[in-house]
Amino acid sequence: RKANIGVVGLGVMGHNLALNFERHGYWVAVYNRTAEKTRNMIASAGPERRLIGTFSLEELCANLERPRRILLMVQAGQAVDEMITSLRPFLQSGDILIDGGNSYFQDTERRHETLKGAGILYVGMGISGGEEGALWGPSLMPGGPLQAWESLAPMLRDIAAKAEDGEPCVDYIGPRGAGHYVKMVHNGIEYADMQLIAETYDLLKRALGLSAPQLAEIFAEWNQGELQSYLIQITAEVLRKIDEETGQPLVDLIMDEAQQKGTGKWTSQNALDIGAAVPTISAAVDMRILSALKQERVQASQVLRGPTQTFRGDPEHLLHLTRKALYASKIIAYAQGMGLLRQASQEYGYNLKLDRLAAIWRAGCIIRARLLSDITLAYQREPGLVNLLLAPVFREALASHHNALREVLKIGLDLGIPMMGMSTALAYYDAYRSARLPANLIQAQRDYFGAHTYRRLDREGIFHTQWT
Ligand code: NBP
Repeated sequence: RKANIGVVGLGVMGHNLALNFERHGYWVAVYNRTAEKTRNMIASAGPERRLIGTFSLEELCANLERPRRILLMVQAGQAVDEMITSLRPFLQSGDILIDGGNSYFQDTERRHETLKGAGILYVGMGISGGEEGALWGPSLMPGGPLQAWESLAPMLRDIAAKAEDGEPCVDYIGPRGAGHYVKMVHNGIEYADMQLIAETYDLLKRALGLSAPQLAEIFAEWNQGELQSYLIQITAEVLRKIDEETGQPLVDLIMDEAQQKGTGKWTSQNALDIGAAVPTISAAVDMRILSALKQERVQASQVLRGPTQTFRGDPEHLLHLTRKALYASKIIAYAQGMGLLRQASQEYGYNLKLDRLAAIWRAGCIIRARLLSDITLAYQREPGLVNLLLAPVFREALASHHNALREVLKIGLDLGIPMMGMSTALAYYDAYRSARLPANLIQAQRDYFGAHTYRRLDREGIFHTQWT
C-alpha cells in the first residue's frame, strides 16, 4: 500500500515526527541518507507499525500516494538544497514538499520561487518542541501555498500539541517564507527568555549565595504563578540535578560558554534590516557571544575592577522583587518579538495574524507559557494593537511591576552583575513611553556636520541651519 506521507532525514526530529504521524494512524514512508538509520528505525519499531523503509528517493516517491507529501527533516542549509535537487526528478505537479528544519526564511522564499514553475507546492514549516515535542506534539508553523495547507491540515492538526482548550497548536501562517520567519522570531524570543532567566539565576546566586538546589525550589515555586512556563519548569529541573560522579549540582560543573545555531542572530539581523527594535533579543545574542570568550573573560577578571560590596538587604524582599522583575522584562521581550512580527508582516506581505501565532505557541513549543494565553486574548480583542505593551492587561502588569525591575537592576549595578537582558527591557519600556526622546539633539548634530536637515516642533517644513 502507499504511504500518506514521506519523511526524509531520520535524525532526532525526523525519526520522532515519523513515529508521531504513525501513532495517529497514518502510513509513513521513511528515508535517510545513511541507510543504517532507516534499517534501525524499522527494526526497533517492529513489523506491526505503519512504516515503510525506503532506500532511495525514487523508492520513497514510488511509495507515496498522490499528491505526494514529503517532509524534509535534514540539517538546514546546503543539505536542503541537495535533497530538493535529488528529489526533483521524482516529483510531479501538485506534490507537496515541506521543509521542517530551521531554514533561513529567505532560503525558503528562494526555494518556493524555484519550485513554483513546476507546480510543486513548497511549504516552509517551523517546528518547535525539540525531541519530545516531535514525538508527542510539537507546535507547527507552516507557511507556503494555501492549497498545500488545505491538504496537510488534518494530518498536522493530528500530530500537533493541543492547548489547554484542546485546540491544536498549528495554523496556516502565511505565504512563502512566513512559517520559517515566524519560527525564527519564536527562537529569538526564546533566546531573550532564556537570557532573562539566566540573569535572574545569576543575581540570586551571587547576591544571596543560594545553592543550585535552593534556587531550584524558588523557580519551581515561581512556576505556579504568572511566570508559569516550560522554560521556568526546566530551569527548576536543571538546577535540581545532581552529578552522580561528584555529588555536586550538575549545573555548577557545566562550562559557561553558550553556543548558538543562528536563529537568534538572524532575528536581530533581520530586525535591523526592517527597522524594528528588539534590544532584548539582541542582548541575548550578545551575551552568548561574550560568554563564548571564556579565556579572555578569565584573564580580564584579574585586571578589570568592579564594585566589591556585598548585598545587605532583605533576602525575602529581593526574591519578591526578582520574580516581578523577571515577569516585567519577559512581557517587554515578548512585546519586542511581536512588534518585529507586526513589522515583518507589512514588509513581506505575510498577513500574519498575531493572535493565531500566540495561540499556537501556547503548547508544544519551547516558549510555551501562561503569558501566551494573555497575549492571544490581547490580540483577539484588538487585532490592530500597535504594541503589546499597550494592551490593558500588560499596561496594568507593567504598572505594578516596573518598579521591581528598576530595583533589581539597581542591585545588579551595585554588585557589578551584568544584566544586559533586563536592562535593555527596561530601557525599551522607558523609551517607548517617552513622549520626547533626545533625538532632537541627534538631528541637530546631523544637521551640523552633514547638513542632513531637521523638522521643527513649532513649524511645518524642512530646515537647515548654519551652525557656526
Ligand atoms: P540531526 O542532526 O539529528 O539529523 C540531521 C539529519 O540530516 C540526518 O538525517 C542526516 O542524515 C541528514 N543530513 C545531513 Br546532516 N546532511 C545531509 C545531506 N547533505 N543530505 C541528506 N541528508 C543529510 O538533526 P535534527 O536535530 O533532527 O534537526 C533537523 C532539522 O530540524 C534542523 O534543521 C534543525 O535545526 C531542526 N530542528 C531541530 C530541533 C531539535 O530540537 N533538535 C527542533 C526544531 C527544529 P545522516 O543520518 O545520513 O547523517
